[in-house]
Amino acid sequence: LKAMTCRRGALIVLEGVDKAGKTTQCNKLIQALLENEQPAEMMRFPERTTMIGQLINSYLEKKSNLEDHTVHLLFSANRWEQVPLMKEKLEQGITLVVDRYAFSGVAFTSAKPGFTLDWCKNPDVGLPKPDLVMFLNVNPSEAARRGHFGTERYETSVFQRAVQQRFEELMKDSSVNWQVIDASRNIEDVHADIKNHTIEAITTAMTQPIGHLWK
Ligand code: FDM
Repeated sequence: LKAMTCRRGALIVLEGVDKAGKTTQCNKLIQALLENEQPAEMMRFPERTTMIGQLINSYLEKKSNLEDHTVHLLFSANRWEQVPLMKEKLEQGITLVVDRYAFSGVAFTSAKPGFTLDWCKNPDVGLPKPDLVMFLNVNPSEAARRGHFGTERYETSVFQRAVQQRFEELMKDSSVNWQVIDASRNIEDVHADIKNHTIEAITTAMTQPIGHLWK
């Protein structure tokens, strides 16, 4: 009976460069879904609490150095280790709102010299495919207004511009349900857009099995 009545949740991903407001919007989206009696939980990548996540955290805080291919594979492994939990939640009808996913993985590593998009995508091929990926786009002048970068690795404007270009490459792939959100607007307007796209994706996801990314 449960299998017949319990419709799966949707896998919703928010992506974007630093300062786009991803974390703020993930939190607001969860709150809105719960207010509408739609079960929803937030996840984030990297998930810094696991053993692999702690290696990544130390690298991002510049407390350790890791070889570039190695850290890419750790970011991917940090997603794969969450897959059983993600599937379980989705099957329970819980919608997952995810702050960054494989797209960040590819965009950030491939912004480094000597990495192709293809090589970077490979370890993430077959991950649960998001039902919706929203790219929070912020124009450069608004990004500048939002203040300075932090001190973690990758938090420089030169690197972030390279990352933005790689995201633009990834967004040409029509096998992924991309929606570009103008995140230069105020928090409430951006939220309204995100909520509408999400509700639509939840309705569609109900009737189809979870897909496999880039496969
Ligand atoms: N990042 C994030 C990667 O380089 N690869 C990945 O697979 C993921 C998920 O880690 F600079 C980068 C992106 C960002 C940093 O920062 C994580 P936040 O502030 O926790 O999102």
